[in-house]
Amino acid sequence: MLYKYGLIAYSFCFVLFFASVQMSASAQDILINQDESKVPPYILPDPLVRADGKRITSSQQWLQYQRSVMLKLFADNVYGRMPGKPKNMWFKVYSIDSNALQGKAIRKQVTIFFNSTASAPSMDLLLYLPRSAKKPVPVFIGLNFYGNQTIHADSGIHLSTRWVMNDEKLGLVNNVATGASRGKDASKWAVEEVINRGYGLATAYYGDLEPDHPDGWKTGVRTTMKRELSINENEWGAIGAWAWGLSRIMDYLETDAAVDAKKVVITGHSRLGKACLWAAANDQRFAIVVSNNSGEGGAALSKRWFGETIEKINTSFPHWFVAAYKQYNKHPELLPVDQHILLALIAPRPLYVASAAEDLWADPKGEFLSAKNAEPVYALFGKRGLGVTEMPAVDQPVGETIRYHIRTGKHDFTLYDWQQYLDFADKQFGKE
Ligand code: GTR
Repeated sequence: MLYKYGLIAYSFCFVLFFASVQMSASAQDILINQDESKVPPYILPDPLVRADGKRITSSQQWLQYQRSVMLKLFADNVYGRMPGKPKNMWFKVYSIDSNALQGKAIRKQVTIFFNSTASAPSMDLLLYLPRSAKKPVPVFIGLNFYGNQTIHADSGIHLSTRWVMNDEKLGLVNNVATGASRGKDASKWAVEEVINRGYGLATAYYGDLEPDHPDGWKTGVRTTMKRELSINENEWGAIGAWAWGLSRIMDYLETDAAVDAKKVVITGHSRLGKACLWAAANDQRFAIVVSNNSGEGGAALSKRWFGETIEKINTSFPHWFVAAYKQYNKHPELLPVDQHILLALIAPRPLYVASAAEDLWADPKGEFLSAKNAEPVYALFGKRGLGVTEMPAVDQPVGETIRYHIRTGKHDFTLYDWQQYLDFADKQFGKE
C-alpha cells in the first residue's frame, strides 16, 4: 500500500517536474552562484545503496551488481548509451619519423578507420614515443581541441583538414585550420616533459569524432557509424562520441608493440575531461584516469549549486548530453546520480582530479567533494583516497589512489599539472 502511494506521489512529482521543464524553456535567466555562503544544502545519492535498499558491502558485490546499475543510470540520464568497437576497424600507420623532436622521440601518425570501406569515417592519431625506450612504454592519451598540429610546433605533424571552430588568433579561419595554427595550443601539452619522463603521448582531434556545435552530429560518428554501431544519433551525445573515440585510440595502442597497453593514462581538459571520465567509466582498459578542470558534467558535483549548472550547460551546449539530462535543468535534486558516482565507477583504478583556483565556473570545491565522496567505493577495494576532509591549500596535492590538487591560476592545463600527473603515474606504476 505504502509502495502504491509512493508510486502515485512519485508520478505526481514527475508531472510537476515536466511542467516546470516546459516553463524553463522560455525562462531567460539562468541563475548562477559563485558565493560559497549561498550554497544551499543538497543530498548526494549513496553509491553503495541498492535500489531495494540493501547495502553493498564488498568489492565483489560492487563489481558484479552495483557497478553496472550505476553505469546504466549515467547512460540513461546523462551521457547516453556507449556503443562498442566497430567490427571492421583498421589502422594505417601513414607516417613514422624515428628522429622527431631533435632526436628525442619517434613520431607515428595513424589513421584509425572505423569501417572497411574506402571512404570510411576515421580519426587521425598522433603518437610520440621516447626514442631511448628499451621496452614498451606507458602512454598518456587525450583528445585535443583544435587539431593535432596545434599541440606542438613540430612541422611534421599532419595539418587537420576537418571542421574547426573559428579563432583567428589560433590560425583557425573559415572553419579550417591554417598553417598558422601549428603549435598554437602547445602550452597545454607538455610533450617534451612526457617524453623525457619515459612516457608516450597519444592524441587526436575531438572534431574527428564530432564537430563541437549543435549540428555536429550530422557529420560525426553519431551519423556516419549509426548502422554499424546499431545506435541512433539521439541515443548518445557529443561527449559520448568523444569518449567512444578515446576507446578507439586504445584499440590501436593495443596493437602497437612499442606501447605498454596495460599502462595507459587517460586524461582530458575541461569538456574533454568530461569525455575522459565517461570513457574511463565504460572502458576499464584505461589504467589511470586524470581529470583536468573537467567541471560540470565532469568531476564537479551537479547538485551543489556553484558555478556552471546542468541548466546552463544544457543551454550552452545542447548537443553534449542526451535529451533526458535536460529534465534535470531545474531539478538537479531529482537526478538519481551525481558525479562522485561517475568517479566511483573508475575504482579501483588510480584517479587524479585537478582544479584551478581561479576556475570558479568549474567549481573546484565541488570537484574536491566529488572525489571525497567516491572514497567509500575505493575503500571496498582497500584503496585509500584523499586522506583529508578539507580542501588542501593551492599547489598542495593530496591523496593516494584518489589524488587531488587545486593549482594556482586559471582554467588551463599547465606544466605544473602535467608534472603532478607524471609523478602520480610513476608512483602508481611503481616506476620510482
Ligand atoms: C565552457 C563550459 C565548461 C567547459 C569549458 C571548456 O564554456 O561551460 O563546461 O567544458 O567550456 O571545455 O573549456
